[in-house]
Amino acid sequence: LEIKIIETKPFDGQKPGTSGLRKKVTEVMNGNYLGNFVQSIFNVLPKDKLKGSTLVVGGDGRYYNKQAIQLIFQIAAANGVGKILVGQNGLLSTPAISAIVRARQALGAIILTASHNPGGPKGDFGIKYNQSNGGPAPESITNAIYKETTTITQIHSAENVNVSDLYTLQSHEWEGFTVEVIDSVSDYLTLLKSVFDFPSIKKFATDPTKNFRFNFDAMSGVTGVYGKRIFSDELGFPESCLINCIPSEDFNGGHPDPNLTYAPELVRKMNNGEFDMGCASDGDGDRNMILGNRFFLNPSDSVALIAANYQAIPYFRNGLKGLARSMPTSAALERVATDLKVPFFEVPTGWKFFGNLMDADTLSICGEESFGTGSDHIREKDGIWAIVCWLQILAFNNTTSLEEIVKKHWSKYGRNYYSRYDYEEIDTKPAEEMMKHVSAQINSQELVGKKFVGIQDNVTYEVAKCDDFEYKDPIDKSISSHQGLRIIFTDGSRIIFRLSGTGSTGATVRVYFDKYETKQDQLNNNVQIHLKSLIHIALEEISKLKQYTGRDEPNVIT
Ligand code: VG1
Ligand code: CO
Repeated sequence: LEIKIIETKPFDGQKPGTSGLRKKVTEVMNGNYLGNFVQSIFNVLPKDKLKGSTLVVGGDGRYYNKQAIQLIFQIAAANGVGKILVGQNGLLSTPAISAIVRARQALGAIILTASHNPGGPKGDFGIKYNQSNGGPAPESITNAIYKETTTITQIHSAENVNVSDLYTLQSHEWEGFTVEVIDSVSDYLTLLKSVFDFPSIKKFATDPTKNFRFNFDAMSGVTGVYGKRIFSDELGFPESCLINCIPSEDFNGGHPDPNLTYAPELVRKMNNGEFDMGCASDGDGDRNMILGNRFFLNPSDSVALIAANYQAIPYFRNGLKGLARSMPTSAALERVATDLKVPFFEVPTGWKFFGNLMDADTLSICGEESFGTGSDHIREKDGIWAIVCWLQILAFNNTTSLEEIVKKHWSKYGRNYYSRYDYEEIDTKPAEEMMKHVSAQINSQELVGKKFVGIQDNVTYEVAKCDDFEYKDPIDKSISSHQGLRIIFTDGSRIIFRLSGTGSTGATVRVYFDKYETKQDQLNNNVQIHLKSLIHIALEEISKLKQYTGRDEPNVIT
């Protein structure tokens, strides 16, 4: 190895957010920007563990990933890493990386993705470090990496390491360093086959008497590679079910975020009744959107229903250890936890908070309202897993109707009407001022006991409790503060305000609404109408969001 020491100076702002460092490609391409961050990761890893270690590297295939991968090879080699497993063509979904780290007992992984953010030369780039459990590094590590980036002076790089062929599945050897190009799907598929009963799903999927119509949209992200192998080759769906399944550096000009706004093609088909089940994944494959025939499956309901139907899934045959959701996710899941008498946890937004609970064997299934669902089969949320869960649940119940299963669930448990409003790319200053305006009312506790009369339902909403959410990890006792402003009403309804931690420009305000309903004749209402009073209280009375941000409407509604 020809190791060279490159002198460098810190760059500002290399602080990882909710899920790694996300920046504009133009910023990342600037001099040693990326090299600094990668070297900083190695600076916080213990030298003795690094020596001869195995790392997994791959990403969602976005613009600049290929150059970043070569840079990581060189810096890893110079820092004592023994072997890198890299996905074919540099492609690995985030859940697949988590599976590979665990299956091959790697030290960790470097994941190249900005997830659901747009890509291409003008889009976003992202990088994240995962640990040996296959999950995102906790805040203690990401803070240490950030600290390194503020003082870094040198990058160690093995300049003679270069792998021009990332297509052929083979090993490339240097003295004390190997790069092995691995199949992107195999390890992950093996794991999924141990979680689910593939033959029963295939039987259901290909049963001519069922005529089950399925559609999968990879949004030109990494799951195109997985979609073909899993849904078509393994589960028997025709290839015509798979759309946008060729990974593209700029996601074909799209926004690889599986929601009602950014997946319009799929939403239109489902609203036309063209399919019984339609699904989409984000750029890196950890998110899922699942729709039924003219029916939207809210992600908060999805995780609650997967938990309630755990007996359909072979992996959970010995029961559930516990359930968890992120704070802004609707409360539907805890009703299931109470019913099943299993421990329940509420953690801050971001998957990194679930890992400790899983490692301590107290958590089986968890989810976020942001189209993230998963279990302890890995340590990341898993879009394809969620889709296969639903296929398994449909097969188990011998029905092609998601709606039927969800409605049965609501009539048993009640329904949490739920919506999230996103105001993307607003100026940072007014967004922060609005948050300050709300937090002032929370800090003074002046909201407690305050009554609001609903403009739609004429119901009196009285504030029972409000706080700035703080989480104490029950396992390592670490504390994470300022995780979202919560206003909880006496009937259990909730309003939450947060600033996004995954964007690269300006600020994104997220407002979440959750209202529980048990009356049997009130379970099938229009969500926006049912929540209208609560939404009005949040936007007009408490936050004055319009005045502060100048935004009349959110640009994404879930
Ligand atoms: C968003 C979601 C959060 C999710 C995170 C990473 O974070 O709200 O639930 O864990 O994205 O998902 P924020 O801070 O922007 O609200 V992914 O698929 O971008 O890794
Ligand atoms: Co993602």
